Amino acid sequence: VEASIPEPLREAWLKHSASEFTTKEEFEKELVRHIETTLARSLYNCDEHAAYSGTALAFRDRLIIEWNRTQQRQTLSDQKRVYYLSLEFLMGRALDNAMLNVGQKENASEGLKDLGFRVEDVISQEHDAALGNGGLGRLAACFLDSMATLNYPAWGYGLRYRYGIFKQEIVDGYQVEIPDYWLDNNPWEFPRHEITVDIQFYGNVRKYQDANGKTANSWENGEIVQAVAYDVPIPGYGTKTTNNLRLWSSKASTGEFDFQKFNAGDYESAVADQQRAETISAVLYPNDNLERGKELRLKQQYFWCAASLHDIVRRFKKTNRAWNEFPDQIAIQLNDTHPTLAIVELQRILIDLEGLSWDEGWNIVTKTFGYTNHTVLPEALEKWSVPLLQNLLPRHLQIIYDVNLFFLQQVEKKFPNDRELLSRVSIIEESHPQMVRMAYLAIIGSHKVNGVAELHSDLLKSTLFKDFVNIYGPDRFTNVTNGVTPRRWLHQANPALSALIAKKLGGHDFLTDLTLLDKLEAFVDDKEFRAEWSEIKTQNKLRLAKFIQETTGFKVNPKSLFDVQVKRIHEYKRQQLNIFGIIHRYLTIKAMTPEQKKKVVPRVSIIGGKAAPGYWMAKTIIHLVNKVSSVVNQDPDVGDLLKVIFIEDYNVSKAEIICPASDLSEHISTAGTEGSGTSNMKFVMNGGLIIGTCDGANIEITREIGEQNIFLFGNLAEDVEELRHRHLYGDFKVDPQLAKVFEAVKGGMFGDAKDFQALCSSIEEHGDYYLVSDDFNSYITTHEMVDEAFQKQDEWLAKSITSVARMGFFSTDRVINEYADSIWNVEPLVVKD
Ligand code: AZC
Repeated sequence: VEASIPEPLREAWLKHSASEFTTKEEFEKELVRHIETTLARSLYNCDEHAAYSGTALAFRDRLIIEWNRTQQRQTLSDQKRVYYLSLEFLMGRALDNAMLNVGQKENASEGLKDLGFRVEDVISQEHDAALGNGGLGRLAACFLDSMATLNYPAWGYGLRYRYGIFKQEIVDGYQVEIPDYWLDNNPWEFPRHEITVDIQFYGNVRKYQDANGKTANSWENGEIVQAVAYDVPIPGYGTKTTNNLRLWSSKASTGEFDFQKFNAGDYESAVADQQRAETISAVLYPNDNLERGKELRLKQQYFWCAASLHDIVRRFKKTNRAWNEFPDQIAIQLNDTHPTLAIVELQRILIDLEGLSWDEGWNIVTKTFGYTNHTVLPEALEKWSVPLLQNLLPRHLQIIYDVNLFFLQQVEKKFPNDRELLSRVSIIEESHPQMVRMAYLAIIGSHKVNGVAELHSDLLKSTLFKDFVNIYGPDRFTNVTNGVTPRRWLHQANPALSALIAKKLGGHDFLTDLTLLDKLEAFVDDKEFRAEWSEIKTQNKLRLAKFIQETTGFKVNPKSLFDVQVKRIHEYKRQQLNIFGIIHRYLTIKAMTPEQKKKVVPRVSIIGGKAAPGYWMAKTIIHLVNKVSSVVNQDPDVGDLLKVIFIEDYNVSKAEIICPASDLSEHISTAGTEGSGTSNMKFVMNGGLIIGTCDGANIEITREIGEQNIFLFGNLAEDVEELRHRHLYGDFKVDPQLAKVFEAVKGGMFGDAKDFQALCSSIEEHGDYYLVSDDFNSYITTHEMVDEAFQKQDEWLAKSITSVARMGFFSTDRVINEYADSIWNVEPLVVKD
């Protein structure tokens, strides 16, 4: 690497080169300096927010020093890098994570105390970075943590949305969406105004003869938008590696400001064009598992893919390697089909701009990319209309047609005269308008395709991608079961439990080798240990109870069984099953004699999650939960035996309070619909038990922790299709207990019955697609078993401890190592001191 400062002058640099604080005093000095200079405050006007900003800046300095060194080291080592392309990174807060990962939380807490602040209060000043919808975005964030912790040379590439996922408010029981403007004073990003890429849209393709007389294509006359890089440092835990997350922001290209308009006195319209360019990265689309085919979304996708690819190619070209070495230097992972255009863009760069032949280019492309699928839900599978692509990305559409042509020729050769097959696997769906099937394009352009849990990956092979398994053979398809990072989801969210485990195992090594948790099993019968374990759960429940009272006004008894379902609201995730079960419980308690009531195990049912703004059924579910909450919580017949709480604006930082406090959590999707689920892992890691269907990663969690430690219920994936068929064409009767629940709802017990009509009729009249009725009895009975088990606290604790001890498999460290070995073929870059 060339240094900008020549050798004889480096001495002064090296002498003054920045260094990291390592003591409380050094931290205090940095903090006060930032408060007094960067923030222009003093001890007379330093509030908690200023204390937060100062602390964050002090840590940011530390991170950037390591970031710089890491980037230099990775460039020098010249080894293969991974690029993780994701439209979503649901990061949450960064400060606590930074403190823990660099091992300076103690010093920072003590230092803040000396200066008059409590570390928890300072940490809670931070606005969540909520650039994601749910599981897919949070998985990407956990991956970044593990890639840095394991010292992989890895970058994330995403979009710098001005508005992350909306803030949810509940008004009269209804969800209201408030824009989340989060970028003011964000200390964690570094604008790189010098790193820009011009991105083209629209225009036309011109054919011409190149120097060798070959026909070539040039994409011309488009509209140009500029991408500007913003870098976010990602510190590993207990390592010197600090990786990079590069987020692109859109802006009008500087050459683009329309001087004609300006000179003609149309300044306002020239500015409007400017603003139009900025809208590309303005807002995260708030749908989880749903695609709407909006043009602006396609623009976002291309803008981000093109900028990232340009960046990656530029870095590669600096090494002066031959093009065929590209896949030895670079692995690109596609987080779902959202970045599929990157495949087409790389092929365009190679053949149109770099002059490679089609085959040379395509060979490089397919060796470079891997594609992860996260769902089998048909409404989530991306398709873009041909006319839309034709207009926005004319050259890319041509390339897609060519990819399809060569692919179909290959299929025809292998399976001659199977026209049905050709039309089934064609990238182009022959509908009106024609549509481009992005998942098929992603499969054809990648060397590996993976699902996110065993059942899900099997379903991909046997249903959605079956034809492709026949065409390519089974080796292109694989499984990598999801995980979560134990740093955030155990150590940071549950410091007391992490400390207790560390005390028993003789240190915190389990945080970087989670399989070490198995040593805990030796202490399952240790009375004192159990008492400490139980006390930590109690304290965590008290913390949540306090939070609930502060935010909802409802008082809950922390001795009750805390039953939690927090995730995006979706019919397939079946929060409706949960709330119907709660109503059933309510009716049962109301019909009891005082004697019978004495035997009831008190419950707090906690539900939280956002509905996509246009998803009316999901919003109806939220409405019902809130209505049930206001009726049940005020009913003197019930008292503490049942409380129903809706947590407003569920997000990552709230999850960190909720997960450690659950006794039971619900993962109750219709079998075969949930790709993996990841909160199931977080809850079990924190000593909660789960009630769940045989779906997603619940199945592997069961295999690891043992059937006796989980409450499984409901129909199996293999039976779903037949049941659905029977609902529509056989005689279908609603489960009698569920029918009673419907009677109560329709009788107006929870307000205007009309408001909830659609929820009942989707089950009674419209085929009960999600099998709520079929699973209802099993669900209720299983909840009764939960109550019984909870009364035997000793056995419950044994289940809790045993489960945690067996959760080693679900660390994203294991996940990332699997991707590295079986898909990316990259090695860690370990740093010697
Ligand atoms: C989610 C899946 O629904 C969830 O089951 C999985 O745990 C998570 O991805 C991480 O793999 N999928 C999405 O959020 N979105 C899409 C389009 O699949």
